[in-house]
Amino acid sequence: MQGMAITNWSQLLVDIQQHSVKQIARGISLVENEVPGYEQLLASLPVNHHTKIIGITGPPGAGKSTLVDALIGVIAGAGNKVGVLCVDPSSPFNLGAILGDRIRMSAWYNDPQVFIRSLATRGSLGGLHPKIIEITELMKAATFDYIIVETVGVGQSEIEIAGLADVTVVVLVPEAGDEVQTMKAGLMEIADIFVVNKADRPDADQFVKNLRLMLAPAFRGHTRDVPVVKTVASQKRGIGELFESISHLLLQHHDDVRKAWLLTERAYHLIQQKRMKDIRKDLLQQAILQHLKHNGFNLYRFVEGL
Ligand SMILES: Nc1nc2c(ncn2[C@@H]2O[C@H](COP(=O)(O)OP(=O)(O)OP(=O)(O)O)[C@@H](O)[C@H]2O)c(=O)[nH]1
Ligand SMILES: [Mg+2]
Repeated sequence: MQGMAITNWSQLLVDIQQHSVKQIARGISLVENEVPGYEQLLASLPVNHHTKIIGITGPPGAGKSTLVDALIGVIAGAGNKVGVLCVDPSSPFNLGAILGDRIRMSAWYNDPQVFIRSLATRGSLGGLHPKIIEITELMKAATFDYIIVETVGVGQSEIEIAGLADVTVVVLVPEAGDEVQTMKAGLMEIADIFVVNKADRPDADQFVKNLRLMLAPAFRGHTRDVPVVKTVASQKRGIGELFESISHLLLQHHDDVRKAWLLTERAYHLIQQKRMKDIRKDLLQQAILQHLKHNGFNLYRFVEGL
């Protein structure tokens, strides 16, 4: 596909807007592979205030994919068109997780209301796919009612997903009671809703109690109310409640400060991408090797000279 250019991107856009599954998939691949013309395609995307983006993040193995699968059932069951992006942090050569998601969500692969795509992160900074913002924007053109983006909450990725989503759901599992205390501040900051999944575990109620205590406005010093929803994703329990909670938040008027913060995160990510575009680690290493051979390597001068 590389080397080919998008010759008729306006037709492609029309097909995507008419919800052609084949063309949505093609469009994503074109963006993913930066096929010449993809920027033009992105720049021509219409404004869409209809599609809501639901971000699902949390530690590895928390049950995010199982939860997404159950959530698709509820959302599509209510007559909505759902797009799903699963971002797999492993290398593109490790297909295990992708296949896992595919099996977990296999029931939906032939449903015309549901579109699912797994993306490998290919070692980008943090856990997010380097083109996740663009791909989500492209999918928005396809008039989905909802787009669910699943990412593993590692490093910077959780802040990035908050920038991407209209509502961010952080999935946790009941573990040793202390974990809530040591939970990464990043997750606290971005969560619009907490899900305590695997609530079939015996220590679930205590965990929820600790979490709610920790989220109490008095404790946190601000007034944003963060709901905590208990689920057993593998038994599809608590999913209706979660969707209610999501819908409720989506209806609320988001203040401009938060909106600006989210858009700033989006813009920052894109700028970073653009500026870093020509920086390749393998070339850096070659250059440094050359410098080392000539003895006078100075890190600061080297960076300045770039
Ligand atoms: N007991 C129990 N197990 C669950 C529940 N939800 C998911 N699981 C199991 O937890 C394991 C991990 O589930 P996944 O849905 O793959 O978790 P994930 O967060 O998507 O994992 P990664 O994408 O690899 O980070 C699977 O074996 C699920 O069957 C639950 O509510 N209770
Ligand atoms: Mg998963």
